[in-house]
Amino acid sequence: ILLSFKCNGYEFPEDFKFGVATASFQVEGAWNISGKGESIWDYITHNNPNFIHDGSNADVACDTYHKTAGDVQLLKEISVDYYRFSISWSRIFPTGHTYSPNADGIRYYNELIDELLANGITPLVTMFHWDLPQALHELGGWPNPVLAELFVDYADKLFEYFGDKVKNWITFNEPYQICDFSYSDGILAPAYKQKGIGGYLCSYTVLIAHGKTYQLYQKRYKETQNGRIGITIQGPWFEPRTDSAEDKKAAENMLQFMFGIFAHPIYIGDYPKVVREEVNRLSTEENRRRSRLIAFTPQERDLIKDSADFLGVNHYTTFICTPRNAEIQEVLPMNTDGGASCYQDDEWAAAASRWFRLVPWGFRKVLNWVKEEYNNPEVIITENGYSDLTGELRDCDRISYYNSYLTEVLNAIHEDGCNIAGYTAWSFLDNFEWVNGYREKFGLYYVDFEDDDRPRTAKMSAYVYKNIISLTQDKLTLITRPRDSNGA
Ligand code: GBH
Repeated sequence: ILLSFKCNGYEFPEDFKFGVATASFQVEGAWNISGKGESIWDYITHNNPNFIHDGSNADVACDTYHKTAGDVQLLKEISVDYYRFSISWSRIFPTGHTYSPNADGIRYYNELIDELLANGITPLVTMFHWDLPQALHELGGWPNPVLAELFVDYADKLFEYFGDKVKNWITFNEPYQICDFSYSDGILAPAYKQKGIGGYLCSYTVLIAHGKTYQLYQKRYKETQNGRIGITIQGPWFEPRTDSAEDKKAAENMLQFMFGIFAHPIYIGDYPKVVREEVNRLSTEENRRRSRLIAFTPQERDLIKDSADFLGVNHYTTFICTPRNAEIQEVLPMNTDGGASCYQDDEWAAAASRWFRLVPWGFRKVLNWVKEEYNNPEVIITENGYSDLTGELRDCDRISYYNSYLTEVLNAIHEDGCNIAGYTAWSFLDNFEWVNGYREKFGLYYVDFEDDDRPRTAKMSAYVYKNIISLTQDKLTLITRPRDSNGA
């Protein structure tokens, strides 16, 4: 079973980096300890527990806040190059404003970063993974463009505090989820349902914040700190239902409305044409005085263009698209301005999450789409992983997920020439899976949430992953020679 990874004759390039990923709110706990401020996820889990399917919260979660040294030993045990984690804005700045830092928050992240570096693990740090300080939410949250300024203040402080040691930054995790899911569809905190409005207001702010952060780094820090800045976008694959022009257009529009809306301004210089044209046209049709999409000024386009040293891509699953059709039961709410309806094939094997079916070939397709669309940018796959309900240690389904999906990454690299530099598995630990609470488990390590100590136990997938990494690093410890599937 240690050899279940089958690489089709291909290997990962020698300098390919592997890691595991988490996000502050999902793992840290210590929600109000030593001066930490409340985030929108603290607020919603405490004040609207029905929003979470199992009524749980992340007050303790995996308690990584108290387990730095032990957790880093686990990371070391599986030989990762990277640990991708996020910083909780309200742990460092309780109200979100940067004039009054919380010393304990700075201490905590310094200790984590130092411990990683001491163990030869490179921090890959996300500045924002959804846990907005509640006080900034009360000022309107991301639909308020002022948030861009406040985010840049925050990023500036992160560079100042940690930039001598952190060389790989991700500004935002999944702007589509931050924006549309939170302000248009209401399935993530703060759970607003301003369909067609909230998401675009937020997208505008987030892109400005990203661009300004990148420019600030170039101007003030690049020379001395010499790090790299990227952004992570969720990239499901959207497959046309048939070969017809209509179905192809529907699928392409979904890609543009969910992925292109963020990547196009960064790599090409504005929202994708179809996004601008369709939202503007629909807005006129709806008798609005202005478009629901907030246009960029030429200066803003310049600010955002070329503002990523690498592109983070999160990928889990694939959808099938066709022109908008009321009879199609959608698995997740999606942007409707692109005129598509998307669903999944019942025949595809399912993971535990309701939106999640296994379609390994979709991974290769979306990686190729990114390559074609943006001139083969450097990509780091910042999330990919599998959910189950059991948390079983003999997690064969998770192992075969990684097997089949990593095989497609190898195909994308070797057959298609995609520029993929790294991969961080989601997730290091079973954790608080947002609205699904602790029900859906993505971890390579099982966490016992009934036990106050939150003990961790390696699942079989952790060992398999270690072997995949070891094979690439050429410092194989457990096995000496890859075998074929017949055991030869
Ligand atoms: C990523 O988002 C996140 O970055 C990560 O934090 C998360 O744990 C991981 O994926 C797994 O979900 O209404 O039940 O369908 C991926 C996007 C986030 C998909 C929230 C759908 C909505 C919950 N996902 N989710 S539900």
